[in-house]
Amino acid sequence: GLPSGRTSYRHLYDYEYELKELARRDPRRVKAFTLAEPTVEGRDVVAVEIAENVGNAADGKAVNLLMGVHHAREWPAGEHAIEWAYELARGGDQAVRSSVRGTRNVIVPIVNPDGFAVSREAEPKGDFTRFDYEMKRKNCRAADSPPELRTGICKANPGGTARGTDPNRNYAGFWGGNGAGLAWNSETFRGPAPFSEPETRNIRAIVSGRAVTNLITLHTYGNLLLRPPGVADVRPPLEEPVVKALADKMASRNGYRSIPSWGLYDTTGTTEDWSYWATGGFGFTFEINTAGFHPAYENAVVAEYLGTAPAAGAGKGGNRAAFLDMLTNAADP
Ligand code: 0X9
Ligand code: ZN
Repeated sequence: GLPSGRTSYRHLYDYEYELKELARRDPRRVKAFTLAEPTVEGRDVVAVEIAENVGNAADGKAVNLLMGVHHAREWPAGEHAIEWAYELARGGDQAVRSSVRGTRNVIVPIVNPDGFAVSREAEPKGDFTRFDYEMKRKNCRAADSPPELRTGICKANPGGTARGTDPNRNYAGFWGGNGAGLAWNSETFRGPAPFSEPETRNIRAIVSGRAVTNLITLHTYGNLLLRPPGVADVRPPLEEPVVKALADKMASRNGYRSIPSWGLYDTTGTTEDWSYWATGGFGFTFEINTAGFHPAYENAVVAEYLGTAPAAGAGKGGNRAAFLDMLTNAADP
């Protein structure tokens, strides 16, 4: 089973409780912390950092960042991230232990807790079907929506799913270009300005403040392993061969198709397009599973994390092995 033993999708309170519990059990190696800014609805964004001696911030070791749930409905993304936190915290096998020794690891399972709460706690309510809420994608920022939709919490609000900014179009990388919506109710609304949202500013603060070496941002779905750039009309990274080699190596573990992001469709304002061109750190998007945004846990989470499903790196290790490749690369580039 999974490192945590979990068998069903977590709720937001599970994530908060478990991250803090991991830190409480092993404070020398695991620190739980709250990101710089609360969300629009006032929620904390909770993260953990895991290192051999987590209190020694100035050890100069490479920093890896693993993120989940920029998009509210993409529940497996949070699950894979927190399971990796369990694995690093426990230091299970020899390969994991030696990689943790060479690196520092920041894990943010739920980047967008407001949206996730709407999706995860969806119930039939009023005129709105369960589907409306459950399939929410964006955050809960209401500023640009019509005045009658601006008050009240996201979930209780008519248009609760429509309003919001897409956190994966709000970073500064190529913001303003193709592949992002300009209207408040577009599913890919880029927001009024780059980094207009607390969710993206929180990630910027980590990436810029910590010299992140490698990052993975988890999404669903498609079994894809995407690397920059997200838009066809810009030049690939100068280090494209090195970036591609790491992407292909990770894809050899989880069985995903390794392609440049623009090969899926044009996007601008995405996480790793900003981080790569702003900092030089490598960044990748994993699109987990092929069956939907949050299909059966047993397949999309358990099998795909452990690599026991044919389409998910069976015999090659699954996502846990792909994440380990990122650490190994950072520890010994
Ligand atoms: O559109 C997105 O944001 C991602 N797909 S999803 O179905 N999870 O919404 C794909 C983004 C791919 N592009 C980059 N990462 N640049
Ligand atoms: Zn997504």
